This record gives sequence, C-alpha cells and structure tokens, in this order.
Amino acid sequence: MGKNSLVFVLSLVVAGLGSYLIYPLLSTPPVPAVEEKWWGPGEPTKEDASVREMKINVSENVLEDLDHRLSNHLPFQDPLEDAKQHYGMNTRLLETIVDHWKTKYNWRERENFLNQYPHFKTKIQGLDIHFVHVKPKETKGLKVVPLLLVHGWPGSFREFLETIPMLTTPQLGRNFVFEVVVPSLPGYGFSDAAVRPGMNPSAIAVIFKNLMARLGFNRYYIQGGDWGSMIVHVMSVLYPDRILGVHQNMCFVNTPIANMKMFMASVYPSLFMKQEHVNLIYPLSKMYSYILLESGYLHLQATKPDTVGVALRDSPVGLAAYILEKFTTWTNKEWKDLEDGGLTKKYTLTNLLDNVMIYWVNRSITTSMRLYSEAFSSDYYNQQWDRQPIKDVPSGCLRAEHEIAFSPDFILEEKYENLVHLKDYDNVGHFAAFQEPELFSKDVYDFVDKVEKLPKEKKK
Ligand SMILES: *[C@@H]1O[C@H](CO)[C@@H](O)[C@H](O)[C@H]1NC(C)=O
Ligand SMILES: CC(=O)N[C@H]1CO[C@H](CO)[C@@H](O)[C@@H]1O
Repeated sequence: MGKNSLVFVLSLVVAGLGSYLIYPLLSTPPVPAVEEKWWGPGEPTKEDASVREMKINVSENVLEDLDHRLSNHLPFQDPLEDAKQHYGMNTRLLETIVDHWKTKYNWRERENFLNQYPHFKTKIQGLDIHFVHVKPKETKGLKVVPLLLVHGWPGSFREFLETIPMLTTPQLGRNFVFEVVVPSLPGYGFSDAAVRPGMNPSAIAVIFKNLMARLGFNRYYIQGGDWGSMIVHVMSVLYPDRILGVHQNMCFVNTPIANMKMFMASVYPSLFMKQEHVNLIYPLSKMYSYILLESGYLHLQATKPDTVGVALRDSPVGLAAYILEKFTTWTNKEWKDLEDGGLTKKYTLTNLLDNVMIYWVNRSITTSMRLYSEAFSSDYYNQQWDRQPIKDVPSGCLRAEHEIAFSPDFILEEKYENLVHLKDYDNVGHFAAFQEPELFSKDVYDFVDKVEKLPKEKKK
C-alpha cells in the first residue's frame, strides 16, 4: 500500500471512530421507562384515595425538647479572625440566629402563619404526601389555571408561601388566575419518606403526576427550582400531554455536547453571548473552581447521607448552620464576604427558621439528603435524563444572576425546544420565590400569559 492510501485508510478509520463516538452524544436517547412503584412499608395494598385536611400541630414534647437542646448546646468554636463566611457558617452569625430562635421565634405563632393556608395529605404509592392547596379567591370572568410549585433542597413548601396571595389573586390586565398546589417532596417536611432505595427525581415526578390526577387535574402548569427544576423537567418529558407549560428557575443544561460547546465558546465567548453572561461563566477555571468550592455538601450527600444525618438530626444548631449556610452563599455569591452573611438583606431570620423548623420537627434532614444519593446513583445516571430535551411543552426560564449554575442562551436552546420565555434578573439568587416573591410571581404570570396567547399549534 502506498503512503497516500495508508493516510486515506487511516483518515477513514479516525473519521469512522470519531462519528462512532460522537454520534450517540448527538442523538437523543430513548425516554426511560419509569415504573409506578410502591414506596411504603410492606407489600402494595389497595390505597385509601381520600384527600384529608390537616393542620400543622407539633406536639408539646417536640417543642420542649427543642428548647432544651437550644439552651444546652456546647459552646461554638470561635471563627478565625476575619473569616467572614469563608470557612462555612461563621459561628458569630450562628449565635445571632440561635439567639433569635430562643428569644424571639415563637413556633405556635408560626404554626398559625403556616396554617392560614389549607394543608392536606393523601396516600400515593404507599406514602402520605403533604401539600398546600389554595384556590383563587375571586374567579369571575377569569380562567382558573392549575399550577404545581416544586421546591428543592434545603428548601421546603415554605419558600412559596409569600407568592401564594399574588398567584391566587386576580391581577390587573390578566384574564387568568392560579389555583396552586405546593407539595412537600417525599422525605421532606410533612411528606413520608420512601422505605426502600430509588426515590429519585423521576420517581418523584410520577408521584406528583399522581397527586395532580388525584386532585382532578389532568392538564396543568408546573414550576420548579433546584431539585424542583429537575422534577418538572422529567414531568415535561414523561407527560407532555398533561403539562401546559413548564417554568423553571435554574434552567440548566448538562449534556456532553453542551459542555463541549461551552468549552469551544471559551475561545471567543463574546461571539456566542452577551458580555454580562460572559462574565458569569468565563474564564471556565473560575466557574469550575466556584463549583468545587461550593459542592462539597453534594458529594457528601450523594455518598453518605445517613452518616452526616445522624449529627444533623441530633442538633438543631448544627442543622440551622448546615441549612442556612446555603441561604447565604446561594442567594448572593458576595455574601460570603460579609460578617453577617447578608441573610437579613433578603429574608427575615423568622422566615428562615420556619424552613429549618420544617426539617427539624419531623427530623427529615436525612431522608431529604438521600435524594442526592438516589439522583447520583449509577442506575439513575444511566437513564441519562440530562440528555432529554423538553420538546413541545412551552418552557420558560427565570435566570437569576446568582444562580449556582448558569447556562447561556445558545446552550439552553439545546434542551428547551419550545422556549417561549427567558428573562434575566440581576441581584437574584437560587431561592427566587422565597427571596423575591413579587418578582417571581410576576415572572410566572408573564410566562403563562405568553403560553396562553400562543397560536393553537404551538400550544399543548
Ligand atoms: C393541637 O393539638 C392540641 C392537643 O392535641 C389541641 O389542644 C389544639 O387545639 C391543636 N391545635 C390546632 C391548631 O389544631
Ligand atoms: C411524616 C411525619 O412524620 N409527619 C408528622 C410531622 O409532624 C406533623 C406535626 O407534628 C405531624 O402531624 C405529622 O404526622
């Protein structure tokens, strides 16, 4: 064989091998089949399908025990000089939080606050699932639009409560109003936890589809951030005929092709995106070192949730430090440089402690953290949900400046094939609904408005 034909054959081999390797990355894998499993103890039984009203009413014992633990915790380790929040939550800040908890925070009052919304439980696939369900006050001449709001970790249904009055009250210039359903994820807050492995985001998607069906909703909108955004993504892929539109804060694409594109775009980023977005993700080394710095908890929870859970279930001050540290760093990247962690700039300590209490009163931190282990299991990973685009379901993204993961427009297009709404917000972080209830509600209204006005063939 001559030299030229050798080169030719070699090029063929390389091209063949290259496309063999790349092709599977370019094509969309089939939608994984998701079974309707039984997650409760024992064998599946015929289920009580009733929807029961419930009031949050924590027993006196739990509150006395909490008081005792708050008053008798061991002295905290002094922070290093000038450490701010760079070594984790600063214990001076924690002192302030615990002092507020002991002297100003009144759980019975907070129960009244939480109970102003109607709470329910219903049995689904062996688990008692808790949710808040609020109908609009006034509906004359308006279309009532069902909306499922899905929280993540370390949040709870609490994050959405301030948005409910706006979402369920008619707004000037809108011809629709929402009827909202806000569940606690299985293993979170007041929902039961699975007793066997496998409660991953797609399993939760099935449960929430069944919850909505139980309430008589077969066509509805869905919204989610954090794990909620993964769950609503899966719902949109599995149930496109039920989902009228999907709105996410934390729209994020994590496919091999998207990552390659991000890498290639780094050569000349301003060719691919607006300057303000360039600063958010480039240089990539800055973005990756941020991810490394802030994702230790994720690795821990994805591998040994039960070990760290022992300590967090035993110590309310430890639990508060662990949870509220995230409300500092994830709300604003710069708050790590503040002595007081910035928390009261966007939240009140009382509201933040409601969220901690929702983890404490039912000791749900361990079961909540297990979601990471299930979502990072090889079983779940092999289903490759990240690579499933949302095809026809109209999609909307609230893109916050301080979100923990940022995907620029040219990357989002890959996953959201019918993206009808994309809006950037400065000075907003990961917990958009909790942090900015008005802005958040308005963005959801704007999104649904756009979808409702779409020509028929673009709608679901
Ligand atoms: C909570 O439970 C206690 C004791 O069972 C009862 O006396 C009280 O009325 C309940 N409160 C609410 C708000 O249901
Ligand atoms: C799942 C679970 O343990 N739920 C309990 C959590 O706390 C509330 C309030 O005390 C109880 O009513 C639930 O039964």
